[in-house]
This record gives sequence, structure tokens and C-alpha cells, in this order.
Amino acid sequence: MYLMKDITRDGAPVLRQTAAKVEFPLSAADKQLAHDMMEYLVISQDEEENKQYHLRPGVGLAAPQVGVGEAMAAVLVPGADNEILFKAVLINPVIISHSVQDAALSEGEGCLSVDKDVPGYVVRHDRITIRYQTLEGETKKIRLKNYPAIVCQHEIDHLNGILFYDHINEKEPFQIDANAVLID
Ligand code: UDB
Ligand code: ZN
Repeated sequence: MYLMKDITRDGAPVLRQTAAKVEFPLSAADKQLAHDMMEYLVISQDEEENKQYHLRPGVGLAAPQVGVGEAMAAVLVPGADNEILFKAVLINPVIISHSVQDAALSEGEGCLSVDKDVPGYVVRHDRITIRYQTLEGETKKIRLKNYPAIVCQHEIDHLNGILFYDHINEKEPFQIDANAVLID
């Protein structure tokens, strides 16, 4: 089980590298990695357990964030009243198309690997279609919008060595195109 001390922090070279494609069949180590990343998200979203283990409640975690330079990420997006909006381990995910419409979280973003607050809008695509492989090696193509789409773009960025604050306009952090939608 991962603890905060296991999460690589900004400054670690692996966070700035392009992750390597994962080959199938998965190795035992890759299966364990997938399990452990999703386990972090589940435990970190449990109010009792996150207190006990001092975990920041996470909605997504990419392999480079646990020191592994491979194209794998876990996503667990909660909705209203114990609903799960999206739960998946994404292997070799790519955005294959996206809306013209942009979107940003109204509160800006943070990152489990970034200990400081960097205020500002992170402008992303409002809707994306991603292709990825499952743990079983099945190729999936899915369409996501709003919050789940933002989370997946944040995680896919990690696989390309990009951190959320790279997208923030330094001079005008809360400047945003009038056409972009803000997500609460
Ligand atoms: C997060 N958590 O996990 F709506 F249970 C952020 C942190 C950086 C604040 C921990 C978050 O948004 N929590 C959250 C929100 C909910 C319900 C809930 C928990 N990430 C993931 C990350 O760093 N992945 O690499 C940052 C998010 C900012 C935008 C998308 C991902
Ligand atoms: Zn992050």
C-alpha cells in the first residue's frame, strides 16, 4: 500500500520524462502496480482510512508518481452520494479526439506530486475520446466529458512529463477565453 512518502514529488526526473509503452502480457510487477495505484485511490477516498494513513484524497494517480516511468494510470472519480463517475486503470492511454470546447476546473488544480498551491485555470478539453488498454489487454475507446475528462487529461499529461501548472498563464492565471466552460 502506498503512503505519501512513496509519491514522487516535483523535481524528480521521472515526472518530466515520457513514460514507456506497457507491453502485454503484463508482468507480475505491472499487475501489482495497477493494483497498488487503484488501492491508493480507494483508501485515500475513505474518510476513516485517509485520516489513519495521512493520505490526500486522490482522484487519479499515474505510474511516474510512484516512481515508475510506464504509461499506466489509475482513475477513480466520485460523483454525488457514493456514486462512481469513472473508475479504471488506463494502460497506454491516448486522446484520439477532443471537443473544440475548452473547460477548466473553477477552483484550479493541484497534484499529489506538487506540494505547493499554484492558483490559476488549467484550460483543457471539455470532452475527449481516449483509447487505452485494460489489464486484460483489451483495447477500449471511450468518451468522457467534464470532470472525468479533466482528471484523465491531468493523468495522461503525467505520462508525457507535463504538470498542471505548465498550463497556467503566469501573468494572468485566471484569464480564460469567454467560450471556455468552468466546472465546479
Ligand atoms: C488529486 N484531489 O487527487 F471531487 F474524493 C487531487 C489532490 C491533488 C488535491 C489530492 C482531488 O481533486 N480530490 C478529490 C476531489 C473530489 C473528490 C475526492 C477527491 N489529483 C490527482 C493527481 O494529482 N493526479 O496526478 C489532482 C486532480 C486535479 C485535477 C484532476 C486531478
Ligand atoms: Zn497529478
